[in-house]
Amino acid sequence: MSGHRTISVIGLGYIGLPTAATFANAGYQVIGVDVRPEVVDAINRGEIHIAEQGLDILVRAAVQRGKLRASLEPRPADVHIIAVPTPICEDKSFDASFIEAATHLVAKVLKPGDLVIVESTIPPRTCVDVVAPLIETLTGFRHQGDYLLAHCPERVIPGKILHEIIYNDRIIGGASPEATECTAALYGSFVKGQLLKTDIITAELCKLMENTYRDVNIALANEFADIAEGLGIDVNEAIRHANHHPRVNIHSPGIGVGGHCIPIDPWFIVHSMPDKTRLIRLAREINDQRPQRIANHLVEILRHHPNQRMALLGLSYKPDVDDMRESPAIHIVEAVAEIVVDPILIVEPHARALPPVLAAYPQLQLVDVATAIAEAEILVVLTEHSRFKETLPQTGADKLIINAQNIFQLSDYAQETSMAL
Ligand code: SAJ
Repeated sequence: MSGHRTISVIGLGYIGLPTAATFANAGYQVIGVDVRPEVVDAINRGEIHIAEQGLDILVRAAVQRGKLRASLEPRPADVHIIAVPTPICEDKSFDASFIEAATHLVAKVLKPGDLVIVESTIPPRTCVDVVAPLIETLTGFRHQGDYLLAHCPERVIPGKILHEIIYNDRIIGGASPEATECTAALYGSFVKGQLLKTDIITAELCKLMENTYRDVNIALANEFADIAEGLGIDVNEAIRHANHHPRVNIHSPGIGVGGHCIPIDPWFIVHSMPDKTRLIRLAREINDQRPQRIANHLVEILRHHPNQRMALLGLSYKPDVDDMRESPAIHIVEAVAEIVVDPILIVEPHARALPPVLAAYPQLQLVDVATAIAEAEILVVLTEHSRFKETLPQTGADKLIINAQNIFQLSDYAQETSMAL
């Protein structure tokens, strides 16, 4: 443990809760702060409100040992970690409201010598242009001298958070060399990857570059899929072979890019420098158009199979997570429901009800996978949850099973056969 003993984590979501539980497990006294009373109550009972492998065990152990406690109000601590959502507005500009609200909470209890760390992904210069001035206005404290300020962007992937939080390398950018060193000492108490020390603006941009790299690469793969469709060849085979080149790593084409990170973060760069970001913007547009293109294919398939019922399987943004934020699967279902008025069955094992945006369509009905298999003739997998991969291969040969990932290879809808998952 470093000299800092108590840690406050503001925001107990997909990043904040695993971070709080991991620090508690490393021996720190951790207080988690969240605005949602039901989340605070659940954590204080040793329960969790999100699905993430192993997190329930870690949180329960930390709460039982008295190392982790949740609260609606901020408490004094030596370290304040901000892990709140950083969404974009309708016009794709940064919505700073959660970061500002979290900074207000920190300012209420900040003492001289404390360390403030922003883990949320933010546009370049947010720490020095938004967080630091707000703290100075609210408390009179300056980060040069009164307290320490750093950015240590989270880099974990949902589904493997508890592994990656320990084994991934971390970027640590302080607003001063002392802030960098203190933050590195803190994360060094449990991180087994490298601690990459830098300045605060480089750390901010670095995180955005990582997700932008992935978005642009996926857009390229999606464009390759369109080209391969035009040529009548299998894009996945072409990519597989191309990736045998020692310096090539083409990503996978898909139904669109979802989640709270990759579809959002590139806009932080675009909006901060619109004149310098033509490629990043275009990639975003290519990936955003993907769900509509998939939906058009599904409507076409239904036209070729009149009187047959379709089931759309999976609403989460990727396999085996419950997170539906920015999910391309939801956009696809919505786009299909805008055109098709016949009943369509929807399956999502992680949902008890349709998300509000889909509940507005009376023809959509949420069912379990067994009902979908029994009642639909066409089963389309949008999100490849393991449950579907286990169940669908046993389905009778009279069903048409389609993996939406590969839909562009179905050039002749009247002749198509079931596609392997
Ligand atoms: N996708 C493709 N093709 C691919 C890879 C992904 O279409 O080749 C799609 C997925 O289906 C999904 C979306 O992209 O809809 C994003 O999924 P993902 O698994 O690639 O990434 P996330 O959003 O779950 O997590 C990312 C990670 N960033 C990188 O891999 C660079 C994670 O490390 C970050 O911590 C996280 O964003 C974040 O919070 O920023």
